[in-house]
Amino acid sequence: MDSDEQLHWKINIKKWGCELGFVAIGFTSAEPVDGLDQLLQARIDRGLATPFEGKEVKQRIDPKAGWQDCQTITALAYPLPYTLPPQEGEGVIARSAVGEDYHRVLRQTLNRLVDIMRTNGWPGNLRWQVDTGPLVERAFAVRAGIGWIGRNQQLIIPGYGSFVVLALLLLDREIASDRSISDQCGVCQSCVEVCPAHIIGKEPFASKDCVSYLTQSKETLSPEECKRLGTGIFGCDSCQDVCPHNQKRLKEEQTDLSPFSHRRGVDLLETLNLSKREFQERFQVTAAGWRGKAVLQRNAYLAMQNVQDCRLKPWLSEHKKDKSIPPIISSYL
Ligand code: B12
Repeated sequence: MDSDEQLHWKINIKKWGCELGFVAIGFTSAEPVDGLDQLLQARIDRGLATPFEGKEVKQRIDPKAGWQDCQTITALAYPLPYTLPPQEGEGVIARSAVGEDYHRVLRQTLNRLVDIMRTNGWPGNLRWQVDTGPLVERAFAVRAGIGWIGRNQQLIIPGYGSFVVLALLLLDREIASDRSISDQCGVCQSCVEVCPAHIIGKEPFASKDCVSYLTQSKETLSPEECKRLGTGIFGCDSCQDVCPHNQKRLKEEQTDLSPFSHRRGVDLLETLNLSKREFQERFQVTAAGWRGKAVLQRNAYLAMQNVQDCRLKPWLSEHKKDKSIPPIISSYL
């Protein structure tokens, strides 16, 4: 494509994407992210990589390793819906895991974007990934200039903040890259101070100590890790809640009176007692469903211990009596 055509597509993809609800869209070449291979390999070698990440370093940093024809990466950020805050004593679900699963929402939205592009004569092929694909999404998003990597590791979009999920749209045509933007965290230490795992601001980032990871891990947690979970049932937003760049959005969320807002709070006993059917209805449609029911029940059990919920003792005696304690919980008795 000549430069006029490239500009035409760049302007229009951004326009269509905005109309579909994306809050930031940028372009970068399909060149590998230089230097990221060493970081990823070191994470693997030192046991810091989570089981949720691919181990093939080349596939993670080089778009052409997965699709030889790839020329351009489009990075797109989609806002998380407004939510209602948890009440005292409730378990907490992170914003990315309430409401309809963002993987599904983005799949539909990206399919619509692709349809619009094709209807308007997009001359090439395209592929996309949301979260579960091999490429390190934040690294391409930052190179595509849609935000900077905050001290809390999040991609922060200027004027919007970090409560977004990311998608990459891969194109087999060249579109000129956007410019990266500079870090705007300055000397702020808010996320460093609030992180329950005390891992922010230290290198390398100890992903497996992050509360978000612990809520999703099926490994047996140490007594200290159990306490660290607090009332977390799935994910953790601590480092984003205090970020100055999220305060405008958080204020809007607080005053949002939409009857369709999803609650982040869950009743702990109800979650501990989840039946298969309740799990399917309440959680499987959200991004908190992918690790299954047992891990949510374990987290609810630990949260009840942490807040000394008086309903736990009778629950224990009843379930001990009829030997119906879920296996994932027995190691914490
Ligand atoms: C595994 C994973 C996790 C793990 C590990 C997280 C981690 N920090 O590595 C766990 C389970 C802990 C996790 C938690 C969360 N995650 Co997560 N996670 C992923 C996943 C699948 C891979 C991440 C990965 O590769 N990590 C390895 C490190 C090296 O990469 P990274 O942190 O993503 O990116 C770093 C590098 O790119 C580096 N970098 C950027 N450019 C360059 C250039 C060079 C040369 C170098 C050396 C480095 C470098 O900067 C980044 C920060 O250090 C991505 C989706 C994807 N496919 O990318 C989502 C993703 C990163 N997660 C996301 C979200 C929303 C979360 C949570 C907020 C969910 C929650 N509320 O609990 C938390 C936040 C925790 C945190 N502070 O990071 C979003 C991020 C949105 C955003 N605004 O940044 C993603 C992109 C999913 C999505 N599609 O939206 N996650």
